[in-house]
Amino acid sequence: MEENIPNPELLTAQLLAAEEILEEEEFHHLNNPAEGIKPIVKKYLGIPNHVEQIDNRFYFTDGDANVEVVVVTKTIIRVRLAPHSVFLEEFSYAVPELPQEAVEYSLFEDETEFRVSTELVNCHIRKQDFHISFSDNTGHVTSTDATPMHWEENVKFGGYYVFCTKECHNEESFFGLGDKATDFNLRGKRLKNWNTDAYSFNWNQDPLYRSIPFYISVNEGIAHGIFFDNTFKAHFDFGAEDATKTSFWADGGELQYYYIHGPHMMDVVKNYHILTGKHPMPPRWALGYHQCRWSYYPENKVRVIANGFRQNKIPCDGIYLDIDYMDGYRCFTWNRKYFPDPKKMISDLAANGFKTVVIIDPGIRVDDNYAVFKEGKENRYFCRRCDDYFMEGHVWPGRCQFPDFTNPEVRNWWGNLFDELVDYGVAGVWNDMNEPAVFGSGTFPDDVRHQYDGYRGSHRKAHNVYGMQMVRATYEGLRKQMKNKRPFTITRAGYAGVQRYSSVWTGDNVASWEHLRLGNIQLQRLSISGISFCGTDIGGFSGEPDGELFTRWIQLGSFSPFMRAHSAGDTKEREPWSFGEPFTSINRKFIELRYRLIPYLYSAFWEHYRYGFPILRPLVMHEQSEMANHFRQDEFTFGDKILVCPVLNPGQQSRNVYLPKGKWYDFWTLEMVDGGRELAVQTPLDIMPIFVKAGSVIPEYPVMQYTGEKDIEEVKLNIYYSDSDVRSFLFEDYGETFAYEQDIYLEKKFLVNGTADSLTIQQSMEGLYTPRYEGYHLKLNGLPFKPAKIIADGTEVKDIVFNKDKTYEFKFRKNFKKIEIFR
Ligand code: MIG
Repeated sequence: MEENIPNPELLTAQLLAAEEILEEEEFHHLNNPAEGIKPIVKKYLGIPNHVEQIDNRFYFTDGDANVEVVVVTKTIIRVRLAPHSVFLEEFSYAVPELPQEAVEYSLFEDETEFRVSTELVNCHIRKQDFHISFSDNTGHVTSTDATPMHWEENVKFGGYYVFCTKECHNEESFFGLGDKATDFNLRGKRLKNWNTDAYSFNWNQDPLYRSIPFYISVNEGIAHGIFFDNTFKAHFDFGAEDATKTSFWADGGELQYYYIHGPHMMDVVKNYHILTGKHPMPPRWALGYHQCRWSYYPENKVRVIANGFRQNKIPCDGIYLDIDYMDGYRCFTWNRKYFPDPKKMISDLAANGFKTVVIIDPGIRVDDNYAVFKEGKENRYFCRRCDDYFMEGHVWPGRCQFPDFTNPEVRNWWGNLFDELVDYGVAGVWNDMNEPAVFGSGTFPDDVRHQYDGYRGSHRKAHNVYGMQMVRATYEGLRKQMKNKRPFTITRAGYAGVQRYSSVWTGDNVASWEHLRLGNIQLQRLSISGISFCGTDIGGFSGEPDGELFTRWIQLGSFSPFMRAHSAGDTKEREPWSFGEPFTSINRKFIELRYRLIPYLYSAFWEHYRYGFPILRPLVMHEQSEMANHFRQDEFTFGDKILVCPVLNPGQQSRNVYLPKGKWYDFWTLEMVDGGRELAVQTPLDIMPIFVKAGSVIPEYPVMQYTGEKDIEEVKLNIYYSDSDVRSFLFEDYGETFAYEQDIYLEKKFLVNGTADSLTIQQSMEGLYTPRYEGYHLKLNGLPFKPAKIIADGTEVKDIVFNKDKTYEFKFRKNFKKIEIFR
């Protein structure tokens, strides 16, 4: 008998071995069909011999297969393949609807090709071999098929493995793909999208928690993007197997991709946002510092930590409850021994300026005495296997079943389950384990069925969107129940478009310098892949950082759109004061800096929401024609005015920083430096290199212990002299409702420009919101002369403070139109 019981570890080993064999096969799918391994029915497109047009959709056929080319916008063209001419119904979680934009397009045909054109791009279909290529309106070709699109029949599940292979050029670089634990430039890499719980992941480990099948190519200084909207396990090869070819393929679904024209990377990212949406404005408090740990309990511990922040005068807005707040890890319950009166605790925390964020997992404990399970079971809300048996797996609560979040009815139910938490005053929800993660097996078996909003599929199709649909359910439920307040959500797993519902953190990283370097890259990459509201576990989730590593991480974290420290339960205390001096003071200095810059970050968020700009921008995005920038991955800008270069090595006393062309100011010394070169910067522990673009207006709030602690009496405007025109933004509103959707906001634009003996600052405004403060406190930095006269809206400003460091300060009313400073 004994021998018949499989040893679970052995089983896992066998499964892994089987998986590896599969990988081997996958490896050959691309260009060398693995003859002898399995019979493959592999078919390439033939010769396009017919075209049909229905409005902005063009259909090309070789007599069997059909290729659809859709003109989406002036610069976005979608390509879709139906192996035997029948297209699936159009449905996508990433692109809820195609942008409605009036575009002009035309079809052209000659002996060699068909061509679909807008005023800016052309899609060429070559008659000889069905190769598809794209060019701009000067005839410059940006993307060309290296082989015709092809497919292989999937005997087991039906459908096809689908493949697209394009030419890869010598100096072509690749960026994006959401979250990959590797160098910023993806050239030479082969990567896979399949959401995976990747505890303590390593450099180059792939895949991680999220799947964003979108990449940006930069070749000869011109950028284009490919968004392969396919939720199945997908693969990307950027010149890895064959340096002359770039391929992407998936284990099912349709071969469907969007070609997104540049020419600038910024155009590509903005257009990707037009397809997949943006982060809605977050509640302003969510831009503050957040403190997390697995787990703070019992209640008294939570209070001690919260008080610790106030005693140490370290600002903090959010405190998190990890899984131990629940009763036996049952979602939507409380462990009353640890938390006898959660409502009271949450309201006391709120009175002390803390928002409470709680974790939620998808696994629902199988337990007939547990209301959530009973309801889910009675309504058939849980996932089922192919033969209708329950999908069960072990996670924290023990044996669990899992809601099918791809069913709108289930999402609605799930959203309503938050009513009690909302009533208790919970301000945010942290969605974990939604890859989905299952102990032992890793995730659900392939045959699990999903409703998929009526476009049913197996787990092969739904796996990568499961987490996104979970956090969508959470977000939509909270939004409904919090009335008109902005919910705050955070998720581990996601698919393209997840930004519409949530912020994202990079999962279980490690307290190591390597992970600090990796985290810096991950956030930049997420940011250009649609997910601007992102952060790492500051300090590293597993393992122990020393004071230096933690402080360097806080410095980077101060410039992460989402700033949260988090640590595993088996680590030492990990609050910003846990390492003693000098660390505590330096941590405070940077967290305070974060709070001073909240109006700047909030404005950058608005630019993201309204215009589709990413919040973190890698260097290559500033100067994509500079080949060296394709490989510089440390520096980035936070918004478009502040350049940050984190210190990523222990004991580092100085480091080189590259600044894009133009003039910059050292944030700490106010020294003006010329960009377009690298410079050596001193980096003692209390300094991280920060530079401000000349001409910027950087708004600043007074330091508070939490956002909204005090009324703001005046806003400081730090003005950095420039001799060319530079525009800056300041966005303001109530910070917690959706009133901005009804134009209740104020968007201010500043235009700064200087000459050898004058500086002009103009302000224009849009929107219906009126902030409560009356005035600005203006500080002039880098003025090449001593001001003799300041004229503000026609009147002379009398009280000017002349500082020793040649900065000048004065006050004026907030609604000024024009201020002129003369030598
Ligand atoms: O299996 O809830 O990534 O942030 O603290 C571990 C406990 C489950 C994984 C998350 C981590 C969280 C932890 N969770």
